[in-house]
Amino acid sequence: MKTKAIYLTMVIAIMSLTTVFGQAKTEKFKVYGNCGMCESRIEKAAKLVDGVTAADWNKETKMIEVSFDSSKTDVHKVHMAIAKAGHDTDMHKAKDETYNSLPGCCKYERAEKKRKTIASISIKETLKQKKLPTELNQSEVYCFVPKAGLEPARP
Ligand SMILES: [Cu+2]
Repeated sequence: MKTKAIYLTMVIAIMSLTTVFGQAKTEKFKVYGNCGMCESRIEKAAKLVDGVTAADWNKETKMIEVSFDSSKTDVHKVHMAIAKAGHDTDMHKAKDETYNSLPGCCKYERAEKKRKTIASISIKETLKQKKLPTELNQSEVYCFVPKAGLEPARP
């Protein structure tokens, strides 16, 4: 009986440790948008990502705060989901056609991003082998380089 109690205590202790240190993560990043409609669209897209527990976008600061379970998802998936809903983030750009289909009031000002070729030939080769695009802008580097199993260098 005593052994059982000790065992149970250990299990609970390990479980709570994982909850505190292992998975829960909160990150902040920039998402472009204008109004309250944008806010609900952005937050909805973020919350639909499996593992996201909370998402709060501020239309004044354009910053989103996302809490998620890092064993289920990573922040990049959240960037992608938001871009897919039509909103550019500081890492990922929405498709032009998705942006164009947003209601007029939601058409935020977009920063022009120049396409640039990533420098390393070996990275380019790896991307090519994985059938990923090889001409990448800054935001796409964070998307496709990890997909090729490589680590993108932070600026
Ligand atoms: Cu809007």
